[in-house]
Order: sequence, then C-alpha cells, then structure tokens
Amino acid sequence: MYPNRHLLPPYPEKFTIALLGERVHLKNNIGNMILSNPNAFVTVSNSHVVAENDSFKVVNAPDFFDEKCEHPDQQIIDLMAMCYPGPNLFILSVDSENAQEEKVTAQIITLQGIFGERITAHLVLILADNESCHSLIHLKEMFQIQLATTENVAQECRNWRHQSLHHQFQYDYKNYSQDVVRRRRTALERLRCNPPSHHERAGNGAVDNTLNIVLLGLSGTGKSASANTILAAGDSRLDQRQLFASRASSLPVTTECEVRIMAKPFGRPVRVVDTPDFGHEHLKNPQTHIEECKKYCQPGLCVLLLVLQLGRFTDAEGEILQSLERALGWRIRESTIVLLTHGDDLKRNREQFTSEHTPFSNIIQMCGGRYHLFNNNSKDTKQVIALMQKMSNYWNIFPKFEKKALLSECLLC
Ligand SMILES: Nc1nc2c(ncn2[C@@H]2O[C@H](COP(=O)(O)OP(=O)(O)OP(=O)(O)O)[C@@H](O)[C@H]2O)c(=O)[nH]1
Ligand SMILES: [Mg+2]
Repeated sequence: MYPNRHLLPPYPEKFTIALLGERVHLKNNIGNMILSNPNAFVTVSNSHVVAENDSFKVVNAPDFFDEKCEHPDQQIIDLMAMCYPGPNLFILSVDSENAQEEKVTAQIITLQGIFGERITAHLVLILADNESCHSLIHLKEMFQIQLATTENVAQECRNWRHQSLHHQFQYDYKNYSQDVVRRRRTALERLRCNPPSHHERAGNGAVDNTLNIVLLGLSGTGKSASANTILAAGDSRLDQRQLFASRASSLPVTTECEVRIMAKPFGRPVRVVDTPDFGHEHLKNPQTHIEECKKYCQPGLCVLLLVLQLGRFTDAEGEILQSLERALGWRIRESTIVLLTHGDDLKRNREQFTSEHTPFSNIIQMCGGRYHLFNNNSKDTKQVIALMQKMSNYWNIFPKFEKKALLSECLLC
C-alpha cells in the first residue's frame, strides 16, 4: 500500500478517541464497548489510561472538569500528546445523575475554551440512558454535535470511523503553549484579585467584598455611557477623566477593559468594569481582552449587564449572549441583567416600549426575564437605585436594600 517508505503515514491509521467525563466507571464501560474487550479498562485511575485494538485507540482521560483536579493544563497536554497528531473523536460521557442541561452545556463550553470552537464537529455526547438522551436532544442542534447512548456506542463508533477514517482533529499544537501560559496567568491573577469566596480572607487579612459589575455588549450600544451613569449616581462630582470615554463613533471607542472603583455606594464596594466589543472586527488582540475580562467576570462574583440599544436589533444582537458565553466560557445568563439603553427615545410611551422591546424578549427570557431600562442622558439617580435594587432582589448582594417591591417612580422599570 505504501511502496515508498517516505510516503508512509507517520502514525498508524487507528481511529483515536479522547474519552472524557466525570465518572471513571462509565468511561471504562464505554471504552470497553468500543474496543469489544471487557478487560481493556478496569482500573479506577486519576491519570490517563490508553487501550487499543486493531481499529481503535482510546485514551481515557482524567476528569479535568473537576475543580479539584490538580494541574488541569498538564492533564490536557498529556491527553493531546497521547492522541498526537490529534484525536479523531472526542467523547464526552455523562452519567444519569449529572445530565442536567446547565451542567452539560457548561462542560461543552469549557471544552470549546480548551480545544477551540471547532471541537464540536468532532464531539459526541454519550448519555447513560434514553431519558437523558431525550431531555438533552436539543443540544445536538445547539452545538452541532452528535448524541448517542451507551447502548449503541460501539456500533456508532464503527459508523463514525467509517465516515471519517482520515479526518484527524487538527488541534492547533502550535499556539497551545502560549494559550496555556495565558490561561495559567489569568488563573493566578484571578486568585490575586478575587479570592475564591467572598467569605475567605484575602492575603492582607481583609475580606474582599467588592462586587464586580461588568458591562458587556456590542460597540455603540451605550456600555460606557451606562457605566458612567452608574458612577455618577455614586458621586455626581466626578470629572471627565474619572469617567469612561463615551461618544458616537463608527469605530470602537473602548478598546480595552477599564475599571473604576466606587467606595461603598449601596453598602458594599463596587468595581465597575467597562469592556470593548470583543467581536468587533477592528478590535486588536480580542483574546487578550477576553482573558482580562474573565478576571472580573467569574460565576458568583459579579453581576453582568448585557447592554442593548433600543431600536437596534441585527443578527449580531440576536447572537450576542451565546457568543459572549462562548468567549467567557460559562453560562453568564445566570448572572446577567439585560440593560436596554436609549430609554429617553421612548418619551414615556408604553406602547412604543413594548414594540421596541419585543425583538429583545428572547434574550431577556434567556436571562431569566431580568432587564432594566436606562436613559443615559438623564442625571436622575433613581434609575440606578432601581437597578441596584433589582440586583439585590435577584441575588441579595446589597445590604442597603431589603427584598421589597421595586421603586415604581423609575421610567417604565
Ligand atoms: N440618547 C441617548 N444616547 C445614548 C444613550 N446611551 C448611550 N448613548 C450614546 O450612544 C453613543 C455610544 O455610547 P457609548 O457608551 O460610547 O457606547 P459603547 O457601547 O461604550 O461603545 P464602544 O466603546 O465603542 O464599545 C454615545 O454618543 C452615547 O452618548 C442613551 O440612553 N440615550
Ligand atoms: Mg465604550
């Protein structure tokens, strides 16, 4: 078949599978079924185990989704080294107890963060039972992945092997080391800036109780103007240099993450974080800014304001929540309030508000129905107080507010 030695492929044409997931027993079962050998995987190990037959090579990986996993980057490098030049298929195995949509989605997004967006073209979600398979079937379309149950995994693997015998997953080893260093640096800085829990003591013995309010969204929607409205409610004497740059422009005005601290506006310190439009074609080194943003933007440690401009709804707006979730690597919707700007254009007309607000209803619904309206041309601090009160009602984060009805004076809140 290969008459000239120099034309020999550098690696045997085995179909290489990276087998991921939380439960070792489930991974062992799946590996054994694929290899048609009940003894291929028997150990309960915290490191990689490789087994193969004539057709398949299966690399059973430790659970690097586990927060307690030591050296996840080392584990990922080891996995890729064992699958070199790249697995043909990634299997994410999910047992019945862990088949909640939220959890599985977070794992897929994590995998995209580690291995790149294109991993989904090579990803199969294997579920332990038909019930989980039915309840998660929509993930197939959402992420464009394959779905199967343990029952038919062996046959499916033969089909996938047949369909894509020569397709390696071209994981970019070239840039990987740089990504690892960047990720590690972000993790270390995050530890420095945000201790693991609000209740844990920071290095200097003080409790870091600072809440991060992070404004996200497309360029020109009013992120910086809204951030300034919030800052000005805390201190109306701030001058231009203390505020964020905000103006009408066809190019992004904010080109990196910027932070301002508010002492204790509502009973606790607040860090207001303004961000650039990460997906804008003119933004240089977007990944660097995303990594910077992730420092302030951690589940449970922040409130995110997804800024949308009333009267402006394009395809980019329709996709913004999902693309931010992919970029930041977690379901930000759980911690997000949609902030609609240009409330002044409505002239207190409720009908107009309903029609202008309709295109956003899908996004608002994905964010648990949470939204708020801002008029950034107004100096009225009530709209900010009402926003803070909503935050407190949703997440109980400002001691100054008790759980009670929202302020009703605010325009259409
Ligand atoms: N009338 C009105 N104008 C607003 C409102 N919010 C923002 N603007 C204007 O919209 C323009 C863009 O606002 P920015 O805050 O700079 O937008 P951005 O989202 O920060 O944009 P980038 O920094 O480019 O990502 C500015 O001219 C603001 O004055 C609002 O509620 N009402
Ligand atoms: Mg801006």
